[in-house]
Amino acid sequence: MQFKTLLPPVVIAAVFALGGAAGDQPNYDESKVPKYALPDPLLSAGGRRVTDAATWRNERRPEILHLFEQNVYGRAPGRPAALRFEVLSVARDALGGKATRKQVRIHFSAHAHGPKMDLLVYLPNAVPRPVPLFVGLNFRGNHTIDSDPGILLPDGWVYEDPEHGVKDHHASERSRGDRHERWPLDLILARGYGLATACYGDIEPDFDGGMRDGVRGLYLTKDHPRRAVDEWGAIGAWAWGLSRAMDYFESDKDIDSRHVALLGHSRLGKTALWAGAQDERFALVISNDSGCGGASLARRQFGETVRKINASFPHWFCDNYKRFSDRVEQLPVDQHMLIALIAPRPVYVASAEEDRWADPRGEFLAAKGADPVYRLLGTDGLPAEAMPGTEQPVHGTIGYHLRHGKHDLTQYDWRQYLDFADRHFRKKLTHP
Ligand code: GTR
Repeated sequence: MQFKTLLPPVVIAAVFALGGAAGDQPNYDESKVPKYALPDPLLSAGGRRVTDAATWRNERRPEILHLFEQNVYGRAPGRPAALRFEVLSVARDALGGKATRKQVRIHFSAHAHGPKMDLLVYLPNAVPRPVPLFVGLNFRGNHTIDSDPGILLPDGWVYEDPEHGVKDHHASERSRGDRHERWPLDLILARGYGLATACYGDIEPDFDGGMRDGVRGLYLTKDHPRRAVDEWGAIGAWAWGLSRAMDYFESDKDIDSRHVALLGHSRLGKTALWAGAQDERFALVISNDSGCGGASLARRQFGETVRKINASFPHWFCDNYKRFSDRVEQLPVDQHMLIALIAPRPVYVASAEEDRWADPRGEFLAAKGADPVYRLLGTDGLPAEAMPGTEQPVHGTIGYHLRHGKHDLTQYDWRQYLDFADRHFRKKLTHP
């Protein structure tokens, strides 16, 4: 598909020659960040200043949500009428008796072989029901999060990783438990939370063309053979799957569906923010190193850019997003407004020092850019004037930290998220 660019080729060439972000070399030089002006989340498209919670709620919030649907992630359908939960197994004595493990197949359609998602849920046995929980999608299968032999292997598409036992997109026993560092199940359970996860490939395989085998394929027909330019991309599909997990939580009386913290790392961090922005049933939202198209400001063009992400992952966003590849300054939104859509619910943005591709400063500035909306709604927003130092977390209603190290989801990150959830879910702090 061809899209018009507003910039004539000669201007693009000049920007490229200057080493600007329109070239293919990522910019990691703060002095080369272009001057930019962020759209004001509290100024409506018609130029009206938003000064009260009701106007935010009834006018400006829906307007911003619509702009993200139209220009970034695409619009998605709601809960399908045929949605069905099939409980595959319940083990009340999992992990040596510490937890109850449930595995639930969520059928997205009436077709037995249609796309479906296998949800793995652990609930601490020592905590009275219903239990608050964390939910997040995983990259390479539920069985990678813990060595528990009872976890089913995924039978659908899995991210290719031969070193970790994934060949031709098929999962194998070899990867059982090999992602446990990203999912510190013992710690989460000991802190009184449950954990739910599903493999993102169950919802839709992650490649350009994967939509046919995923949930978006269900909505293609003879009369509507391809998605429109403002219809959902893969991130929209994965976010949709998270809402279907929430549909299940609401049906399970062991789960406190009003205290569900949604977390995602990297592309799944982008997904968590978009799911949390749209679906207000998620009580708390966490973006771990989500970067471009997630928590970081597009206009800074630091590290990964809109142009680059659209070229590398043409299936992630709606096609309209490609119109902004070379003119991000004309996007009617920036990512601080995505974070603002979550207000007044607690939201946490985390960065890692060496993860320059994701632009840590841009992630902080986006979190800060959502602060006026959080304050308008009567919260303390992000109580930090400047970007905090490494491993000096700030926990207001917006949380932020920059940790040492690489692009990853670590124990350090989880400890912050557990403290943040304790604070907002008003639980007693019971650190092991
Ligand atoms: C990278 C991509 C990032 C991030 C990451 C991931 O290749 O450029 O936007 O999403 O993948 O999800 O691991």
